[in-house]
Amino acid sequence: MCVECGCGKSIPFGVKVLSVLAPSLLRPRPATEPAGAGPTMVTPPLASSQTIEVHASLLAKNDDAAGRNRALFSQRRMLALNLVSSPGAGKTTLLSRTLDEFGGETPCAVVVGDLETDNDARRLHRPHVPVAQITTGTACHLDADMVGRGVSALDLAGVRVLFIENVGNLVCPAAFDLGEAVRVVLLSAAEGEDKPLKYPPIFKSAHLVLLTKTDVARVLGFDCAVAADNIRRVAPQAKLIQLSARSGEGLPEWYDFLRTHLPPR
Ligand SMILES: Nc1nc2c(ncn2[C@@H]2O[C@H](COP(=O)(O)OP(=O)(O)O)[C@@H](O)[C@H]2O)c(=O)[nH]1
Ligand SMILES: [Mg+2]
Repeated sequence: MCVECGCGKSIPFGVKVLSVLAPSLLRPRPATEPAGAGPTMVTPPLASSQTIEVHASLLAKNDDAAGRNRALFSQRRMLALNLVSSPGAGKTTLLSRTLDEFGGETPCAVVVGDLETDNDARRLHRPHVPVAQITTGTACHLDADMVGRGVSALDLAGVRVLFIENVGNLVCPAAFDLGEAVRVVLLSAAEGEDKPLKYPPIFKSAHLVLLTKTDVARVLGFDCAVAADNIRRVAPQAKLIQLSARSGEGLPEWYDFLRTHLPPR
């Protein structure tokens, strides 16, 4: 995973808060540090024993931070969900509608990660929803420390559900526990039915798989039954919901899932 693809290095990231209550900028990027700046040196391939050591220490550090996040979420009786998918599967669109509908009855907050821009934070921001945008520069996943910093910048008073929209990627996010209680993997009708077979780790780590954009499945020649079959083969542990954030199909089931997973007060 990240050591091979180069994203496991220490990479500068930014946190920007879109919230009426929280400070506007937690950690401004230094002027000398251009957006996306990372080490320019090409790392030579590591010997396998070195690779394993780097993996272990990277993930152990992440697990510590994930534990702290989990303790905070539990202390606040908050349900934290980590939404993972390839870019464009519909995470932000689903969250936007969820904040308008489900968010009206249950206070929510969002931490959203992308390499650059605060576009998604702007799409998700509502007067009643604190949102923090993490810009990861070159990293293709959120890690637990980034999420912890994003969360600490938000006013979480009364918040019951924290949505973490991960960086679009079906590979590296699988390895990084963010302290979430529920991992949600989205697969859209635009991606092909075989993706669960090609990218099994992320599906195997899911509690819930959302088959999204069902409204356009027919026109794209996407067979939802075949995709569902592939998901069940790879991830029998996961609940599966087929939905469309556009037509509204399946959204009541998604909201019911959220309601039933709310920790008791
Ligand atoms: N037809 C259809 N398009 C969708 C749906 N959800 C999202 N989209 C479109 O898919 C594109 C990517 O959506 P976005 O929410 O930004 O995906 P993200 O990268 O996973 O956050 C946008 O053009 C959306 O309008 C859906 O349920 N149906
Ligand atoms: Mg998005």
